[in-house]
Amino acid sequence: MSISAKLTDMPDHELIQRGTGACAGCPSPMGLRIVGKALGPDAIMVMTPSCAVASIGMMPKSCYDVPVLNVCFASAGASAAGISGALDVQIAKGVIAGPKPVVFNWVGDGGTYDIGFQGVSAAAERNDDFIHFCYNNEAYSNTGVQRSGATPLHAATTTTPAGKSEGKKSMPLLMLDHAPAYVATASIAYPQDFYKKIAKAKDIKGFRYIELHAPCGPGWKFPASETVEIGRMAVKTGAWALWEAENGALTINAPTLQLAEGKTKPSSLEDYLKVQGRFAGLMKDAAKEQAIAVMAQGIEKELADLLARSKR
Ligand SMILES: Cc1ncc(C[n+]2csc(CCOP(=O)(O)OP(=O)(O)O)c2C)c(N)n1
Ligand SMILES: [Mg+2]
Repeated sequence: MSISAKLTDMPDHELIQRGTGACAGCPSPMGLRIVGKALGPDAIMVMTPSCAVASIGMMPKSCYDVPVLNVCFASAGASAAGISGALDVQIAKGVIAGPKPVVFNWVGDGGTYDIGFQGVSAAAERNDDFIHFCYNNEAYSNTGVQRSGATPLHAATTTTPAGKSEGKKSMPLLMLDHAPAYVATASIAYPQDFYKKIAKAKDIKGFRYIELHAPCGPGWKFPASETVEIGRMAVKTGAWALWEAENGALTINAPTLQLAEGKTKPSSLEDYLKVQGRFAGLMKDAAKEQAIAVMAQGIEKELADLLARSKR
C-alpha cells in the first residue's frame, strides 16, 4: 500500500473484534486496528496492565483476535524476547513451520517510560527480535490518570492537581540511543504514516520501537469525538514530532519536517492547550502567557535538535 492510498485501501484484517470495553474515542483500539492491518493475522501480542488490558472484555467475548499474553510491567521486554526466541528454536528444530509470527508488545507510557523501562531497555540493548509499541496517552489512565514520565509540563493529573512541574522524558530518543534497527514516532491522527512505519518495521529483524501519540479524552478532559483532532493539533503545533530512524539515521516526517525547517508556521499552542481540561489551571494562571512562551521555546528547541540530528 502506498502512503497516499486511502484508509479504505488498507487490508480488511481486524485485530479488534466487537466487544472491546474501551471508552468511546479511545486511541488504543484505533491504533491496534492499524497494527492488525499492517502486521496481518500471524502475530502474538504481549501487554502489561493498562487501559488496553482492562478493555479486553471477558472470555469468550474478548476483543483481540491474536494470541495475547498479559504480563507484569517489569517483564514485557523479557516476555516478548522469550516468545520470539522460543519461536526461533521451534522453527529451527522443525517443530513448527515458518514464517515466524510477528511478536509485539502493546504497552502504555507508564509501562514503557517508567514501570517497565528496565526490561524494555535491556531488550533493546540485546537487540531482541520483536516490535515494542508504546501507546502514549501521557498518563497512567487506567488507574485514574496519575502522572507518568510522558505527562507534559503543566498538565494536571490526579497526582499533579496543580499541574506537572517537570517536562516529559524523551523516550523515543532514549530508545534511539540504544542503537536498535528501527525507531519511529507516530500519531493516531496520521494513520497512513503509522501504517507505513509498522509495515517497514515488520520486515526488519531485531528490536524495533514505535511510539504512538494517543490522546485520552477522559484523562486529558476533552470530548470523545475529538481524539483525532487533538492528535492532529499536537503534531501541527510541534508538541508531538513525527520522525523515524533506520539504523540510527534519523528522518523527520511531514508535517513535522516543514515545521522544523521553518517552511510552515506552527499552529497556535494556546489553542491546543485550551481545548484540554488538564490545562485549565494553566489557562487561569496569571503567568499563562509566559508559561506558554516557555513551552513554545521547548518545542522549537526539540525540533532544532531533531533537525540537527537528521543531518548527522
Ligand atoms: C508493578 C505495578 N505497579 C502498578 C500497577 C497498577 N497499574 C495498573 S495499570 C497502571 C497504569 C499504566 O499506565 P500506562 O502504562 O500508561 O497504561 P494506560 O493505563 O495509560 O493505558 C498502573 C499504575 C501494577 N499493575 N503493577
Ligand atoms: Mg498511559
